[in-house]
Amino acid sequence: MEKAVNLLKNAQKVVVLTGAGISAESGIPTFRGKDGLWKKFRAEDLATPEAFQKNPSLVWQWYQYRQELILKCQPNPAHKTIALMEQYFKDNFSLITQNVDNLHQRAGSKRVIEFHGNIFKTRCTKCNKQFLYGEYENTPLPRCPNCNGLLRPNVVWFGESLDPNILYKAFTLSSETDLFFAIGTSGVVYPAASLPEIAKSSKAKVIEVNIEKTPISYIADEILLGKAGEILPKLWDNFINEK
Ligand code: BV8
Ligand code: ZN
Repeated sequence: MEKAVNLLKNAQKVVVLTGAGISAESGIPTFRGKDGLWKKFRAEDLATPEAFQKNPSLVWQWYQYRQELILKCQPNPAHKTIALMEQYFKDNFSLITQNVDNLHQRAGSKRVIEFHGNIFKTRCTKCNKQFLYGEYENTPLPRCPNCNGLLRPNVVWFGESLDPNILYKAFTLSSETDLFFAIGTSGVVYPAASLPEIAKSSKAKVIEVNIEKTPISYIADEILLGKAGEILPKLWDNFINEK
C-alpha cells in the first residue's frame, strides 16, 4: 500500500479503468465471477447483435432484469473514492469504465468515459434517436416514441465496434498518463484490456486493485489484492493524510 501511496503522490496525471468488480460490493454480480451474470445466461446468447436479431425479447428481458437490479443498488466506497480523486486531480484525472451500471455517476463522478455504453440509455434501431430509461414505455419489447421502431440498449455488444472517438480518447489518455489504475477488471475483454498495456508501454506506472490476480497483474507495478471498496478508501486516506 505504501508504494501505491507514493506513486499517487508523484503522479501528475491519473487514469482509472474500472470493470464489473468495482460494483460487486454494491450487489451487482460480475460477469465471470462465481455468481457471474454470464452463469445464469450465456454471453453469446445475449450480449450480441445476432442474439438481439434472433430473440430481442429475451435480450430485453436480461437488460430489464439488470436495470431493476442496479436501481436497487447503491454506489460503494470504491465508487465514492474515485469521485474524490476526480475532485482532487481535476483535469489531470480521467475515469474510463467498462461498466454500464451508471454507479460512478451516482457516486458523484462528473466525467465518465463509458467505454461500453450505459444500460439506462437506449437507441432506436430505425431512426437512431436516443432515449433515457423512463422516457419510453418499458414493455417487453420497448418501442421508439418517435417512430415506433424497436429500441435497443445503448451498450456495446460483443462483435460490435466501439465509438471511434471514445476509443481514440481512451488510447490517448492511457498513453499520456503517468499513473494508471486497473480496478475490478479481469482484463479479458478487448479493446479495454489493451488500455493498461498502452499505459505501461508508454511511461505510466500501473496499479491493479483486484481480489485475485489477472493477466493485468503481469504488467502491474503494484498489485493491491483485496476488495476495491476496502482498499481504495484506505489508499486515499493514507494519501491525503501523508500529503
Ligand atoms: C470489438 C456491455 C472490434 C454489454 C460488454 C478473441 C480474442 C480476443 C478478443 C476477441 C476474440 N473474439 C472477439 C474478440 C473481441 C471481443 C472480446 O474481447 N471478447 C473476449 C470475451 C475474448 N471484444 C469485442 O467484441 C468488443 N468489440 O472488439 O470490436 C470487433 C468488431 C467485430 C468483430 C471483432 C472485433 C466489444 C466488447 C464489449 C462487450 N460488451 N459489456 C453489457 O454489459 O451487457 S463487455 C462486459 O465484459 C462488461 O462491459 C464488462 O465490463 C466487461 C469486462 O468484464 P469485467 O468488467 O472485467 O468483469 P469480469 O466479471 O470479467 O471481472 C470482474 C473482475 O473483478 C474479476 O477480475 C474479479 O476478480 C474482480 N472483482 C470481483 N469482486 C471484486 C473484484 N475486484 C475488486 N473488488 C471486488 N470486490
Ligand atoms: Zn425511432
